[in-house]
Amino acid sequence: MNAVLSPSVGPTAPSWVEDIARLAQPDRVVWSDGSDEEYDRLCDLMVDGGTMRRLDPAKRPNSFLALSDPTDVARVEDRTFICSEREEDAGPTNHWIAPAEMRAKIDELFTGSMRGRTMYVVAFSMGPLGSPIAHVGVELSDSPYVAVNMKLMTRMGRAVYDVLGTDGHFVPCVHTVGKPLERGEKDVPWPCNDTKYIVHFPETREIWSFGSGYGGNALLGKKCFALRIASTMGRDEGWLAEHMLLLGVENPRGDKHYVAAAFPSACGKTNFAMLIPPKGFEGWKVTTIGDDIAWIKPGADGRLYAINPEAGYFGVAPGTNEKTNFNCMESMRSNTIFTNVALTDDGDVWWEGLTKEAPAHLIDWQGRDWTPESAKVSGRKAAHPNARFTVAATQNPVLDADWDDPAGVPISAFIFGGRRSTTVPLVTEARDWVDGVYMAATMGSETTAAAGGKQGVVRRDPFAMLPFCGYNMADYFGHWLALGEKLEQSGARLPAIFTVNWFRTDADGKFVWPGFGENMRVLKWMLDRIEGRAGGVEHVFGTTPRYEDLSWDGADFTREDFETITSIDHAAWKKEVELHTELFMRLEHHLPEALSKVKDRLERRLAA
Ligand code: SAT
Ligand code: MN
Repeated sequence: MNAVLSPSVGPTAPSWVEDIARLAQPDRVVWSDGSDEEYDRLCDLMVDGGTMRRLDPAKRPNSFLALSDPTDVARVEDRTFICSEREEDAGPTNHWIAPAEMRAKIDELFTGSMRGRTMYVVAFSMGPLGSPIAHVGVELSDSPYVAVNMKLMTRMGRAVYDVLGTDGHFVPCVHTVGKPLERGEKDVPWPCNDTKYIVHFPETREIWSFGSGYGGNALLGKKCFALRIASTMGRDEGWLAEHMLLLGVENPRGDKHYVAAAFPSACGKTNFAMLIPPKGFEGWKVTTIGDDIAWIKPGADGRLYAINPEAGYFGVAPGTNEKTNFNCMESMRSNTIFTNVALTDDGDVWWEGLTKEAPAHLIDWQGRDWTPESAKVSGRKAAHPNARFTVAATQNPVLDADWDDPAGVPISAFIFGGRRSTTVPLVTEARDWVDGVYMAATMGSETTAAAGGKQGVVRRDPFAMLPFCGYNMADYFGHWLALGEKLEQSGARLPAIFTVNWFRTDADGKFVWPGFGENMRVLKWMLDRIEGRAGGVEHVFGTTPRYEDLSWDGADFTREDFETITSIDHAAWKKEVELHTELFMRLEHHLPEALSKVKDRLERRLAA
């Protein structure tokens, strides 16, 4: 959609804003300027209305706790729709409804849906303002919680209108909690609706979200725009929108590489992006560009350049502590919005894993009294497993100096990781780009609390994009293959591709690999491989390090444990490849032949 001049804050699209206001009938329209004053005013408003509570300023300055409705706690994948003109363009991994049918539904749902509320006009840039890799969106939302989270998560407000000008292009995003208020009706702390629709029109690049106020359902710059819509933009324009963290690694000599790593939601991306090198890695530095999403475009030199389209983190709180992610704990010392964690008696926050022992008394994420004793009986968690913190990237003590560089950073390697208790080794380097695409395409992972539904079941999660690819997944594989071919033809050296698995368990079900800072050892091996300095053994589907190929300075990880997490069990791999076959059958109509060929070769090697 193109911007035209607005009467108030600056240039954006008043006719579109007016159209939506006419449809949803809010009492007021407020054009967000993105200022601190506005942020403070909205937070005060939500404190008065009971949506948020201010934490003790002495403990957690300028920070808030929001408790959601217990029915609105995660992304709703089964209510997420890709409404392309043709069903096969959404593909078999997305829910599809014909655009005309969905538009009628939207008309019905959104008519009067904002009655009694204020509609905020939130203009935001995904990516550094004015970057050739960045794109602008405008979200209309009747949730002040969305408006303040968008200020932390994106470059939002007045400066974006300047970038848009009078003819700038933006992605229109409409969001309502779907709970209109009758005249005089008192609002609830977390309005939402049992009916939920998260809708994308890829051809017209529009997003409509109804009924949820939580996370990726409501902060539409995130999964809806930066992944689902942007992935279709990338397909059409020759770039990539990926569910990847971006980090910089610098060795003691000052050589620096940037890597992009894809993991499903709630598998430790934020921890990896803020990793502190362990003992034995003195002089090494890891810095964060982004913790969740990367937009990647080929540069004039044939290398791939990446930006973080976001400007903040919406991270998982449970399990985060000084040991697992010190930098993250530092980031949220102040100016943080917590959602669905527990409240301590002295006005601070707590979640499972923050401290070894829980406080003697808490208010849990549902606002009820909670004690360690009562939890033993009821099994209730103090914080919801998908409880989150929202914080601006600038709070991160290890933010990379170039995180806001409009040119982006050059990528040396792609890493793909799932959560697998068996089968998949600690780390494997793909033989080449095509094998790497195959490995990423067939990745499996055990499901987490980030999405509604059952947890802990293995599902195929290609590129960690299963819930986020805005078009036919098999075409997306083809897009990766085509991009690799194009870069190769231009004479460029392609980034190396690795898969990792931090999550293999022993016979007692305990994680064998310590993870967190120790992942540095694996990261170093990858960089050494890129520079031709590290050994490994080639096996059925790539190259994995031997014990002696990693640096163990300062560690006491045994050769036996290393064997446990790098061994390749051929019987288990035969079963694994059967699941690849299942996935390929599901995607068969558009599946690139190159990937079937990789599978044939893999099967032959396993049979040998
Ligand atoms: O709920 S979000 O989509 O914002 C977070 C996630 O699932 O990664
Ligand atoms: Mn994510």
